[in-house]
Amino acid sequence: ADLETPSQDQAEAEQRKRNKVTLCVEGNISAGKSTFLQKLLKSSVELRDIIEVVPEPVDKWQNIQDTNGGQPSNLLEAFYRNPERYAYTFQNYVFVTRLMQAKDSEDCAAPLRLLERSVFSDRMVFVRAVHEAKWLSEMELSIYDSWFDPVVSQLQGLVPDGFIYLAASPETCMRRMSARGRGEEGGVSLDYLANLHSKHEEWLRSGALRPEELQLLSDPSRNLTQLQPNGFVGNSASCYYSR
Ligand code: TTP
Repeated sequence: ADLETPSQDQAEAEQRKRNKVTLCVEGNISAGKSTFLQKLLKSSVELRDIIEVVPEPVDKWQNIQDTNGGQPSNLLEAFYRNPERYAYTFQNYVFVTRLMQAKDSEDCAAPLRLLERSVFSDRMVFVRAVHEAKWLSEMELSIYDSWFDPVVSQLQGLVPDGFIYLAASPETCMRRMSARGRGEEGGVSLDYLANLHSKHEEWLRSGALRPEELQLLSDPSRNLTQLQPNGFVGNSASCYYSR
């Protein structure tokens, strides 16, 4: 019977897990998500104790080890070089690496977890954009959709308690992107950024969530309430869902 009774440590860990709040920081390419998260951590020692930041696994997309010991591959670069060929492969890999990262940080001790982006922005922004650009075929979109909802609804760790939206104009993002000079992004145009911007706006400002998302986010057991956009952290951020 002793074996079945959770120890106090286990019970506390479970309680911590239940009370943990997860927010996803969203925004266009180069909106400043990683800068925002770094500055937040640097802004006070107290914050560092209560926040676990989970950066986006961009390095994983840029550096895929060759299983036969050859040169590593850069999937981000392959996608921008030949989007028609690689859009599905890329979006699929983005999802899987996000999932692995979310799992790894699930048991962190910090009561607040901040993730850079989410599987929801993958679907609501990037997958929509690459499909519209005809880089993702109808069949590939159907394949993506056929596993997306079932997988997300099985993995509650992927569903956040809220979103922080860092809104920046496409022009500002273009300027920051050029200044950053990430090699793979050389061909990203202002038009593409404007398209991604309007998709973020439609998704996060109009509350135009897909029914499946609303269902997940309004699940009463998660105690979520839809809020009107309101200032959450600074002027450029909004939190749409919260406990
Ligand atoms: P971002 O998630 O926009 O990251 P970032 O480093 O630009 O963010 P910030 O400067 O605000 O910290 O995307 C990284 C790169 O991956 C970018 O070139 C866009 C691309 N990308 C896609 O093409 N599809 C996707 O689904 C995601 C998540 C990223």
